[in-house]
Amino acid sequence: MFTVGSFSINANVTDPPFFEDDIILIEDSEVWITSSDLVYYNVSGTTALAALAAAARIGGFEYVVDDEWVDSFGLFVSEIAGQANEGMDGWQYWVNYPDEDIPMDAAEDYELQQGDTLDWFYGGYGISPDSSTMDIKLHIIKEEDSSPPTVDIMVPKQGGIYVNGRELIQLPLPFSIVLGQLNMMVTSSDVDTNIFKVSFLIDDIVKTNDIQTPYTFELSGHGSGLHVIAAQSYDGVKKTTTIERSVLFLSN
Ligand SMILES: [Ca+2]
Repeated sequence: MFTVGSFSINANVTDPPFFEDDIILIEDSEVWITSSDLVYYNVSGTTALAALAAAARIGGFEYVVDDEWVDSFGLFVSEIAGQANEGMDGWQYWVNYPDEDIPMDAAEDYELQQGDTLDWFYGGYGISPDSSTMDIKLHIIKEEDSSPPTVDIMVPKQGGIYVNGRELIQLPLPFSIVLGQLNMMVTSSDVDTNIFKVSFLIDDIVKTNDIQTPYTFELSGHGSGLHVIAAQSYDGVKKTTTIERSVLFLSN
């Protein structure tokens, strides 16, 4: 018997599985999967790998993705909930066991259908979800994301006057005033999917994108005068919301 997080697992017991739940995946969405080398991979949100990522989030367990063979075989799940692949044993997935054959596709390429049952299970050749020592059984529900994300500019505030990154005062002005260095800071969230990215624009031109919170952008060095800065947030299905702010840059 060993313990992973709040779960207790007995290696001899296969029923019930380690984790079982309904998993909602959003049609046409894309998610980021991070490898153990901290490389971000853009993966369809309705794949077997995206479903594992969603289950890990809900179940509060970790998983590790190895990208050593990404060019030939795709991404590789090397550990789930503290159980690492060892020797000939490893994590595999099966869709609609036992009615269908075990898939041969990379998990980030396998598109799940409404009502599919997905098992991520541990073991070697010939092991099935029923005979494995650890099984994550996911009942797939596919839904649509119909609403755009919310997005807000935290810095600079409207009417805020900033000198070298510090807010001095907030006045009832229709624009912000920025002297010297300042990091623009944005928050964004979405009820159905994740935030795919936040684009930062100055005068309608995209200057950079950020895919991780906190969403920030260095505002200095873009010329003095009155400009319109904007943050455009994209959710997991690329619905967007844009928020703008007028900023007077002084000797910038
Ligand atoms: Ca949305």
